[in-house]
Amino acid sequence: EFEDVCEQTGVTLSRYCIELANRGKIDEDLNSIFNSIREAAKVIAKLVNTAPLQQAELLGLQGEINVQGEDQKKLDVITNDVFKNALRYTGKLGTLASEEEDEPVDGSVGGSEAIPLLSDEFADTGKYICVFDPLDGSSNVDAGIPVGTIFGVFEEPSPAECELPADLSKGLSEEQQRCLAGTLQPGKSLVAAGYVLYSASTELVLTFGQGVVGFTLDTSIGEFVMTRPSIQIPPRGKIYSANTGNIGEWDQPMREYIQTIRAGKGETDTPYSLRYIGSMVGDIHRTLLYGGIFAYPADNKNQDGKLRLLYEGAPMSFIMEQAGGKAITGHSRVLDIPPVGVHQRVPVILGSAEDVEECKKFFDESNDPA
Ligand code: P6P
Repeated sequence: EFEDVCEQTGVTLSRYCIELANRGKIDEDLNSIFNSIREAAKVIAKLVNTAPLQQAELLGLQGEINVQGEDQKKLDVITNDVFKNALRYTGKLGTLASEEEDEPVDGSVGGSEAIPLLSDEFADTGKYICVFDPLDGSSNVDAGIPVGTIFGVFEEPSPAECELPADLSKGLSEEQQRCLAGTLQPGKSLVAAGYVLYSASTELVLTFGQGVVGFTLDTSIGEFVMTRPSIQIPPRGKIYSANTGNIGEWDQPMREYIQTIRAGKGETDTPYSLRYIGSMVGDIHRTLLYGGIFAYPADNKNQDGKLRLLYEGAPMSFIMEQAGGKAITGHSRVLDIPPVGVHQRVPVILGSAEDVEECKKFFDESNDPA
């Protein structure tokens, strides 16, 4: 049985995807896309793990600015090319959107809201759309702090669903409108999502909407092998993970919630500990396994927080909910938010269901608009 296959730790990611495809749980195109993600992840792991040895080539600044307005690291650019090309050559993707691509792939429209299109030469079926952040937390990479890749996969919407509001379709060709409509889907439409954590080990965690599975890269055979057949986040934790350096700027409900739980005055009467490495994939992976809450909330400088909805907030929220957790912006469910921009930001509060529910009570009791 499929479950037996899954219980066998040591099942490779390749085998797992084949078993899913043989049972019709995913189609061959998605199997092919995950083959390319698997290979790209191995290449990026090698680049990240050996970067300090290749000092001049791989570390330091590229001399460009990305859509975050941050100095682009050489590794940002290299890993973006690795991930983008791995996906393009499958021929199964009609559109790609990446944090590192604020200039569109085929020069369609300029500016930070550009639609990074996949040129048709590769998209023979174009059935799927992939959104990704190739190296999230890359400002940490020179210091050897864990970094990660985050990705989500949507299905191409039907032509009827490709109606964009006039302000978004202005000046765009039919093709560009189709690609933008396919990219600007709410997280609840994701068909798959995952992340790769490059740390003491290289972990690949994914969901196809039927639970969350974890694999670890076995470098001796160059394969991701299943180490966590079914990840479920504990319903309650005792760790909060947020940049409390900004607590003075946060919305009042968020500030009150954190002050309550760290003083041991929350529902569990236990003082929570702070764990924060400033690298989303590492902070989320620990939260997923140990429980507790991760937050990058809105603050009075950034009403939509810092993290990007499409390729950070939504994929991580999909994984969290599939693992039995919750993910909100404060008042709303992250997965319900319809994006209006490829690089739109979103406040993110996610983790153990009981912890997120406790936090949400602070927002519900306030008339805070966030
Ligand atoms: P801050 C890294 O730059 C990142 O995008 C996420 O990986 C991380 O969660 C967040 O920003 C950290 O931001 O403001 O706490 O340094």
